[in-house]
Amino acid sequence: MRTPGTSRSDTDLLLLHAPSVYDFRKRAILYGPVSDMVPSSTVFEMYPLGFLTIASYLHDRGMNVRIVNLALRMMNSRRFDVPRFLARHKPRAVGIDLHWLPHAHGALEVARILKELYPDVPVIMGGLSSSYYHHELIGYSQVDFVLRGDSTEPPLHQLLIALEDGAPVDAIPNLTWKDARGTHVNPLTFVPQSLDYVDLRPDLMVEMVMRYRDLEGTLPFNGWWSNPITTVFTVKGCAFECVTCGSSNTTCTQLTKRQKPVYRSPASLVANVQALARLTYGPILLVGDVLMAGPEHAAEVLERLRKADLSNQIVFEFFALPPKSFLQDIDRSIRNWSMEFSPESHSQAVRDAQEGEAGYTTQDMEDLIKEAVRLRCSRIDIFFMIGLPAQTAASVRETIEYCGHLFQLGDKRLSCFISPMGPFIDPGSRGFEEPDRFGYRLFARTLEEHRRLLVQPSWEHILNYETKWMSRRELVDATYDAAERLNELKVRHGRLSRRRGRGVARGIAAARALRARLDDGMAHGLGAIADADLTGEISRYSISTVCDKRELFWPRRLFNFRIPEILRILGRYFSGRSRRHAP
Ligand code: B12
Repeated sequence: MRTPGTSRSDTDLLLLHAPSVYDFRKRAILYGPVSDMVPSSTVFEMYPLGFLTIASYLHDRGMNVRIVNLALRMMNSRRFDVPRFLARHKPRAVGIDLHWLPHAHGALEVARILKELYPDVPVIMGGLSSSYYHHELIGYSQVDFVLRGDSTEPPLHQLLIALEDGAPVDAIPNLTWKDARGTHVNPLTFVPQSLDYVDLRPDLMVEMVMRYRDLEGTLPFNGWWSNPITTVFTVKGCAFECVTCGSSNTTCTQLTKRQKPVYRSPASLVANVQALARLTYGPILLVGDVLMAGPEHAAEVLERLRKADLSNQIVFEFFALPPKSFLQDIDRSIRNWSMEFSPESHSQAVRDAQEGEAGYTTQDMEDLIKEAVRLRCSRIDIFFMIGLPAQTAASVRETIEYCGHLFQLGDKRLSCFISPMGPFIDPGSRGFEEPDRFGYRLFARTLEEHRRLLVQPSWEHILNYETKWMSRRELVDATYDAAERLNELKVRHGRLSRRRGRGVARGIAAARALRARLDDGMAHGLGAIADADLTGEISRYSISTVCDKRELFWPRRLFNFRIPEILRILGRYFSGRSRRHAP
């Protein structure tokens, strides 16, 4: 497979992000609206934020790291040939994320192609799903190493040095590896208690684009260029116990050995926000509830943001209801702000089943929404979910009617979204680990079983769960019904133009028709349908079904990026290069 002209490049680590299903361009699969709530498509082309922290950590230690978003490049060009591309770029080591379980198919396939091309190049996998399935993962011949845990920069650095020097790897923390004697699981002891040892440097992305002349491969998701949302992580681990979350408090104590959440210091957090704001005019999302670290920590974040006085939209997520006074403090400190809140259900009983005692009533939530509307909050996004414990199809219908009620509480700044939990309930979540206790029935447990689920013809058969209250079929029906009704309500309450509303309605009808067609094919024993009309058309029927994807984004600007900062980074890059190349 090796093509002539392959040369050992100066890339110490090539970080690859695979599509969810490797050969999605050739398959006819109805993935369903499982990615409608995130910026990426059903290909799940967004790479982990951790790629950027890894790149910056290694860069600071003199290593060359290249990120290639294979998923995005494959989406953007049907002709993009992965083996041919990889054959032209031989790195010293390759890292592939299997962070989100929906990449179980693509990540393993990309690893396989690499091993075939370069048997001597170590393939390292990492991310939360890799951590969960490390035993199984290391059993695949294409995988050499698995780095476990929610923080891997220093162990990865140690591993790359050991590999270069031919030194032993048995003392590298968090590492699962194999040799002729079998599999070895080094203890998971790198669990940093401060997150300030590493940063996410946006300028490095610009440099990477220049160094490798590859803009497309570096971008985080399809359409980022026109909707440059950026994120700043604020925490690792979580204080909450949501039943379906693969990073809940209980899950973390097992999976990442994080006994309690650890927070980024306000100084480091705000410095990162500022670094992003120097580069882009786009919104900056603070990932994680800043109040989780306590009111004093949150107050310091606000004070630093106030001093920074940025024009970017700062987006706050809340896992529990914040006190009204906190919203007022935000309003005083930040010029442009918005908030996201995920009650998941309108029903107190369902919320309690999902979150434990949710700690707030529906009335409390409405009061808070009214307060946000009263303030200068420029956007209030409320998220609901389908597939929760104790949730019936009737309860989903009531949630949608409740959205109609919420629309009346606020003006156009208030939006409601609903989506199915999918394609999977997270491995490691309490619902996954104790399905009977929480009313789940699982269709897959192992990595290999999930890999196979991902190539089923339609999302009803891809879902790895159903609940005691809704079968997979009912979950799908409830989703399309909810999407249809919510779309009507959005048009009625002026949240969506009639034209866009008609577009969403057409999408839902087409998805339903396609589902019937695929079901029919399955009933006639065709399995994965080889339907020439549908091949590679998955996204058309799965994107913007439960909402118009554009609703997720902020209004576009003519210029999204700050040119002087880009010129400054380029200047630094070129002067660094000429210094390096000077005799
Ligand atoms: C922010 C976030 C997002 C952001 C994306 C941010 C991003 N680009 O990473 C958004 C909102 C878009 C998102 C989307 C999704 N998410 Co999310 N997300 C999170 C969240 C809340 C925080 C992650 C974070 O900030 N990490 C901090 C960064 C710095 O670290 P990191 O990226 O994890 O990387 C470190 C390690 O994981 C590891 N690592 C990661 N990759 C690799 C690769 C190699 C080679 C190595 C060595 C190491 C390594 O080392 C890194 C550096 O230390 C977590 C929950 C949590 N608290 O962890 C859920 C979580 C990761 N998401 C989850 C899910 C399910 C999804 C979706 C599939 C949901 C959906 N159906 O739409 C999508 C997938 C999107 C895609 N790929 O296109 C699950 C994953 C469960 C699982 N095992 O599969 C989590 C655990 C919880 C949850 N349910 O939300 N998500």
